Amino acid sequence: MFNSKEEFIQAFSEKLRTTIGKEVETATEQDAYRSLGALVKDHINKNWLQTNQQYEKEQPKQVYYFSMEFLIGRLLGNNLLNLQMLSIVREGLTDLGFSLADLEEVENDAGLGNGGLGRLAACFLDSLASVGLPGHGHGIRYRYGMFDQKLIDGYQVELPDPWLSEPYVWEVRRPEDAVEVRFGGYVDTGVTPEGQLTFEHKNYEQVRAVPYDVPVVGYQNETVHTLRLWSAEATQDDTLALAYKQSMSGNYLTHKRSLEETSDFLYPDDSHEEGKRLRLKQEYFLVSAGVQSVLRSFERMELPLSSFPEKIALHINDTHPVLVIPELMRALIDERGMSWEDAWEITQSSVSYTNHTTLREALETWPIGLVRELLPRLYMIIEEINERFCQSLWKQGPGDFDRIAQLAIIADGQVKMAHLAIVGSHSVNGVAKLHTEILKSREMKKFYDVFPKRFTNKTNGITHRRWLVHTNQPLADQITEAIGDHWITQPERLQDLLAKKDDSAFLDQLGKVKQQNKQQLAAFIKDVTDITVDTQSMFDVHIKRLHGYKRQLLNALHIMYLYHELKSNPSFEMTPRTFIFAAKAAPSYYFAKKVIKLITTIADVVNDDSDIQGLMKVVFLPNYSVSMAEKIIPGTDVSEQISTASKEASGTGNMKLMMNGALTLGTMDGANVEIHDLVGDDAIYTFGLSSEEVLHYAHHGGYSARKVYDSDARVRRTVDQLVHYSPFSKGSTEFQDLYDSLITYNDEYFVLKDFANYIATQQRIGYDYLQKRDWNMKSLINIAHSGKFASDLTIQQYASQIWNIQPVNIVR
Ligand code: 26W
Repeated sequence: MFNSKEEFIQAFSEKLRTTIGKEVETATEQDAYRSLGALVKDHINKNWLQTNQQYEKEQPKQVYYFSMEFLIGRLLGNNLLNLQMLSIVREGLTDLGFSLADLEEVENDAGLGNGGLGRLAACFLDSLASVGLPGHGHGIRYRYGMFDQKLIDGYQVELPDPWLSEPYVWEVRRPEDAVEVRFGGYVDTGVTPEGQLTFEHKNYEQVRAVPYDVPVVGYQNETVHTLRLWSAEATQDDTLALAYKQSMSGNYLTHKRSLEETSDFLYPDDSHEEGKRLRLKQEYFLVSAGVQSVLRSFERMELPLSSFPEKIALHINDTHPVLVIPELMRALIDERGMSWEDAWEITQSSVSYTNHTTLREALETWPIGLVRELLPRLYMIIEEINERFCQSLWKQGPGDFDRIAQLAIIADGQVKMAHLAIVGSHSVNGVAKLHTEILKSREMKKFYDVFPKRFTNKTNGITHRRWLVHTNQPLADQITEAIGDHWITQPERLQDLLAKKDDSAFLDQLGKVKQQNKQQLAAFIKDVTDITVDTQSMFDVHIKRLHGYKRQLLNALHIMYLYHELKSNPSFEMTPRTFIFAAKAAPSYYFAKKVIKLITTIADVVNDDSDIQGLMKVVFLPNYSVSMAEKIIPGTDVSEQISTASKEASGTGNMKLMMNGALTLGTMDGANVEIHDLVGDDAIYTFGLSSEEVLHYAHHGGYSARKVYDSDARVRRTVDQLVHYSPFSKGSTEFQDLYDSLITYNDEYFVLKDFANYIATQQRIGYDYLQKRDWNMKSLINIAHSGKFASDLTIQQYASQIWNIQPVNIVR
């Protein structure tokens, strides 16, 4: 489109005139961002059309990735990178008096996800497009994404995230592809003269699902896929009908709102399954709209329905979209007259499922009454699936009532979504080796015994284009200078860096790049919090959702311990440290919010204390997001991955930090285990209970936090500071509940059990940090092995082992 800076400047100026009606001289950053977005979009559209046309013509098998969350973050920078426009645009804008970095900041972060699961979906879309594997996303266009976090007096306060308040430049509304989604009512069962059963859904309420398509741009390969985000709307007719039905009981606007609220907001909780009616409504809204849309594109191919699984794979990201299974059954049986057996065959061979958590409280179950009331026909289908499944279990083991009760999809008045997902799909995968082993040997053992071939592992991955090439250009440049740029399209090639392991000049340069990134991070911290941090100190970073099992409390207690030592023990030596936290707590998660208050309190005390200036700072950065992660990760020295072993399914922040040269301080949990396997004992700092030990305690008891407290003076001194008079408690009961969680309720997450080990490992890492050459070498080893975690590789495994899809080369 433009081959030189001059061409870009001309096109951009023209775009400003035609879209905004301004000249460069008078344009604001907002104007410039919008015009640039529109310009880039023009370019994308050509490839988008081409990709769609080629797929229509060649009819390759395609995957549709269903997810309630897509945490895509900002797109401008990444789209420019993938379109190979970055440098021309950057230079052209500079000539016009704009900075690309500033324009990137104008874009609202699309926070359509909670954390790991949503970000994984976004990385996967990027990789599918970049390796040319035909695949698209289906999600919800929440009017409000993840809440904005403010700190008031050190407490988290949630505000709505109005990310759509400015027009979103990347989306295209496609009303012509809108579909209807039906809720409530009842089912009329009948029989045709030929003796076939019929099911007619009556007296339902309907919502119009309107798709907004966001292009997903592949890396320099002309491929553009679609992230289809559904928005709930009421038509004039629906509104009228409702207003009439509920006869004058309220005004029509209220009815309209109640239909549209379906896609209003993202549930900001990824730890506890909420069981809310509106959440179930959202899940069905996504599923029904998505399945109808997929069936439409399939039917345009004019093939027999039986070939559906040869052309289409439907993937469900955790159980949230599991209603894809009964919904596809409904569409095939009720609307296309297919037999149960044929429909089941098609459904099962098309659907695959990823599990992202073994935490019991996060597993979805819905009360029977709710499902039956909201989705009467789907409930009938789920009952039938359950009935047939239980019968098959009976045949395998007649009389084994216990086993059948434990495996049933419907039991104890609840519909168990994970059971439905396993039974109704052909593939179940965990997200790291350890996680998959735990699924097979414990959480899903009984299912594994029934369907051993169905279970596989697909360790998570991250897109190195966003998380290294784009966000850490100085490091990317250094790598390219050393080993050429093949690693950008073949991330495993990062391993070539190992040849530089003993190259002093290279290691030195690596240290300089890190230092430069730390300076940038320090400036960001200053800007946001007004705290000045020492860039020579070790940057110790803990960024992720706030959860008991992620153990931000362990980190906080350790800081309290260090502070106490620094104040009271003149011979205590410590490498200067800056502790950086960022984390959102679910609004209803009381414990997590207390931990935030504790961290902000510690920060206030420590940062204000002139005695320890130059030794320690504590920073809590409010409103963690994808774009904030992009600023923190390049400047990190130490990556805190300290979950209670067995609880973190995989983690992906661990991979991003490693890729940017941070050393992991972590438990043998999730993908940390695989990082350890790759880099070896010397380039990672592991500590704490193993997952077997934790699971053993969980099942057989035998852990007493009180005993640890009684026997270890450091534990006692530190924990007591929560409730006794201390600089942190100041005599208040503010942290009494945290104390109780540890001592009275026996420390569910083994914080105290791992405390001594954590202190020792922190000490070791502090010492090692001072051995600069060795440290840089370890950093290099981490970067070199991080290519293993590129999502391009992960997605190729999904493609060949689960979806059976092949790459397509888009030619323009
Ligand atoms: C129903 C409420 C709810 C919502 C979301 C429960 C649980 C979730 C997710 C499954 C939580 C999640 O994001 N899990 C994370 O998934 C990442 C990607 O696989 C993993 O890297 C993390 O370890 C896992 O915690």
